[in-house]
Amino acid sequence: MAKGNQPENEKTKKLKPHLADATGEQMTTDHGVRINDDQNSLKAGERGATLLEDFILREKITHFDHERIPERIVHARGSGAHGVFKLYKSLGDVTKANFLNDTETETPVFVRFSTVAGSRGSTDLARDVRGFAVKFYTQEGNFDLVGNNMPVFFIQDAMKFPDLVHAVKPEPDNEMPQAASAHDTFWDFISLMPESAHMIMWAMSDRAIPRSLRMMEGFGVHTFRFINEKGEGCFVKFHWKPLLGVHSVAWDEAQNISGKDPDFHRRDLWEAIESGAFPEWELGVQIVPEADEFKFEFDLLDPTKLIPEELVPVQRVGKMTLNRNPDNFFAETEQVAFHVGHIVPGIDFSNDPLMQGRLFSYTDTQLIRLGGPNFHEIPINRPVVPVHNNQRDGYMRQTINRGKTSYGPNSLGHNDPQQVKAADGGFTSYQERIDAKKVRARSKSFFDHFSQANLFFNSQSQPEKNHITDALSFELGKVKTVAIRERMLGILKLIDQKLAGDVAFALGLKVPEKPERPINHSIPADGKPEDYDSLIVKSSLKSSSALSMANTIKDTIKTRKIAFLAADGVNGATLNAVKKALTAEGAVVEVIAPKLGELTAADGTKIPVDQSFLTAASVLYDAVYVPGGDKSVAAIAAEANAVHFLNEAFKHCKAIAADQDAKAVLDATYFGSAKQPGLVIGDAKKLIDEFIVAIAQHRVWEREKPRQVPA
Ligand code: HDE
Repeated sequence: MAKGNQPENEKTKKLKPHLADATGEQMTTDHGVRINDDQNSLKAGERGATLLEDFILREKITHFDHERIPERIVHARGSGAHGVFKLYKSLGDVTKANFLNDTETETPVFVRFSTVAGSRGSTDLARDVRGFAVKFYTQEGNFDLVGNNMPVFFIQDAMKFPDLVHAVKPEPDNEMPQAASAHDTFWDFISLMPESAHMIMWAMSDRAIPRSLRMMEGFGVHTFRFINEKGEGCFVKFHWKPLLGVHSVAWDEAQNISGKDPDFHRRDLWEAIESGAFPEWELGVQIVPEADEFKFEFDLLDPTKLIPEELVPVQRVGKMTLNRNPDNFFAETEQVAFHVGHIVPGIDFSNDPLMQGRLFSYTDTQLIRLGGPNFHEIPINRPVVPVHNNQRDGYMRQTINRGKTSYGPNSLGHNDPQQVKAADGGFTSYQERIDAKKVRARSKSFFDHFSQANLFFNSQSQPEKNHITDALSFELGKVKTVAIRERMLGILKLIDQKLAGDVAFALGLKVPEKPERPINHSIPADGKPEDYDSLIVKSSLKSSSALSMANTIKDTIKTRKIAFLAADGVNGATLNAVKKALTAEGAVVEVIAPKLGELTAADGTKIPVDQSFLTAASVLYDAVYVPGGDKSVAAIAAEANAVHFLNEAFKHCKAIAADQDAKAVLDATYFGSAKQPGLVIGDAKKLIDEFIVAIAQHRVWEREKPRQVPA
């Protein structure tokens, strides 16, 4: 099906034979019989009972009854898109993976973004980690980079994953709360798991409430391995860096969006791609030679640690562009099956114990979720290269394998399919030397839980620190058990004394003198006292600039949504001039008026209205502009919804602009028309440049406090 400006790639072309389009077609049963009446069931007389022989009714109802499959146990809520990956420079010296060597090839990708805790129908704006899963359809098979928008994780060992998920999911007795970590069981678990300290800092930061899926980073989290043609290995961490920068919303805004538009992120991604504003990320790699494995103050295998970019710079090696929306949500976004274990020659695993557990879980979960061992045959999951092996049969098998042999070695079928020599692209595992006792234990090198939590907190700007303090105060404020709040204060004290003090103040509690010694599963029961040094911050790096969103890209307003508040009598010339200037920079402008239809400008021209005050809300926009025109200004100043719109936009630290003669509207708000950061007042020409700079800043966080806000 033609999709305007959304290009096809090798994978989307391969999906084509599976597409169905009923336009102009006749209705049939699943078995191709043309249907004459789809309105009435077959009955014994017009008022009689329905007959069991009505195969058309039975088929329709039966199919309907079986429409649902289990949602993902985690990451149930997701949004997907097709795209391509193109390499800037060859990584041939470190990996033989073809798609990371060849700068000419465009590798098709399918990406699925997700929240973690909520159900499939839950809000996009939950405070949560975001999944960032990329399936590369390479010429050597599928490579899945199943990452998150945060570079570390809550736990160090897969053994604890079911516990973590049970703790964060709605509580089992009453199934509350949905898509939220602000409840007793989550914080009970976290307060007893000091290894989660670093991840908690990320989850309580604004990274957990992105402005857009297009404006978040992605991370492979675990340390992976690269292997080159010579068989030499090195360690690698994967990053995705969004070209629009990393931006978030305010927590109050997130909560409002959850009501006004729970599909906010999904809609934003869909609309950006539909409009041709294709989201882009650069793929980054941090390469660590094997010789440097033990050079760091932390263990590379510990998934609660990141490698600060100051220690190992991120090389940007290629770009991913998402340029095509799926045709069918269920067939593509719901049925796509990612797996950390889907790797290609040149990439291999590390011994990270969290990653090792994932290698089991992802196939296992698809078996129940997608219903059997043939989920790789679902169109979205098929590689773009041929598949031949001796796997056979099972539920819903699509492939019709020919020939007598489904075993090897065989002589009846020329011993096909043939194994492939490593030199010809056959996968071989990295030959790591192992000489160890079989033990159920955790390495001491994993025991430092607070250094990077402290590093992260130290690296934040003051507004970001305030947001973390507020988020913890909110979340722990929702916890009912005081002992859990106190235990968490003990943990926070080990991260940062002031943070603990500020949260304690909000909770009306005192920071415990001596933190309760956490039940630390990474410290053996017979651990010696010196093991508890692990509770002390000892990172030699004090701050890392890449960890703060304050240091992100702030020179573009591309795809930002700007609300124009106007009514009849608006100054059409200035409205159009500002609109033209903003859209030329890639922003999206919507005119919001007391009612839908058209406005009549002061000069009699007609201006189409995009939203009314009933259908729009300030939380769905990045900035607001109030054009002049006496009649319009008077109407907007008298419109309570418009004044609320501005008050709320101000409260959420958004750029606000008004024509000189629209001051009366600002004077109707609680913040007025006096000079303020991020408030631009002037004639249209002067206003435009200043407004663009203010929008690009994303938010004027310094305006955030004090918060006496009637919005
Ligand atoms: Fe997952 N995770 N995970 N996870 N994960 C799943 O697989 C699991 C972890 C991540 O859009 C499940 O197909 C275990 C880390 C993403 O379809 C399941 C452990 C990271 C997605 C599963 C982890 C992730 C999943 C549920 C600890 C970041 C969504 C449905 C050992 C690096 C993929 C499914 C999509 C989904 C298991 C930890 C990312 C159950 C056991 C760490 C982005 O297999």
